[in-house]
Amino acid sequence: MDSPRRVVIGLGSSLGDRLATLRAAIEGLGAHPGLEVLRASPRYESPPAGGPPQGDYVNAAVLVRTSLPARGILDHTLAVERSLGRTRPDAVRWGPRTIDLDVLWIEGEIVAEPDLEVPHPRLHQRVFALRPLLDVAPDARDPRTGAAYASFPEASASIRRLDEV
Ligand code: PH2
Ligand code: MG
Ligand code: MG
Repeated sequence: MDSPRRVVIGLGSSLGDRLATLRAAIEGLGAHPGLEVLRASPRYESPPAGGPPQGDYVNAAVLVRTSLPARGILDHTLAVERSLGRTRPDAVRWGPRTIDLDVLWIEGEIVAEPDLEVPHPRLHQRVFALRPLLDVAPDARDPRTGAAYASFPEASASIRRLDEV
């Protein structure tokens, strides 16, 4: 076990009832006894970045506190994806998906493995990942450089925030 630290998990959905799926995913994440969901961001809607033509995504992020090692966090996110009908490997890279859970950031930690890179390699380039991360962890910094994510240009890019239901 590692010591308890903050972790941000990104959520995305471009298929089916996107908001209901995001809600179910947040519930699934919190169902792990070793992981506490502290906050959830608003939901944001944006066109797909890359991949084949598909519907718009709804994205959000949750802040969790956990002592699980990075690998244990990843395993739980994959289990929640499977429970919501996600199959892997995907037929098409970045194709439409009911649910995508990405470990975006682990406070003070760098993971560089073939199937797990933290911080997420594209976090700082994608407003749909960066904005919800900053909603739940406004002080988050890139553990490699110490740079505040709030200072990245993409953090100020425009994105449509969905109204709270
Ligand atoms: N995820 C991708 C590819 N493109 N575009 C948006 N708007 N939101 C996403 O979550 C997203 C994407 C691959 O994971
Ligand atoms: Mg993913
Ligand atoms: Mg993703």
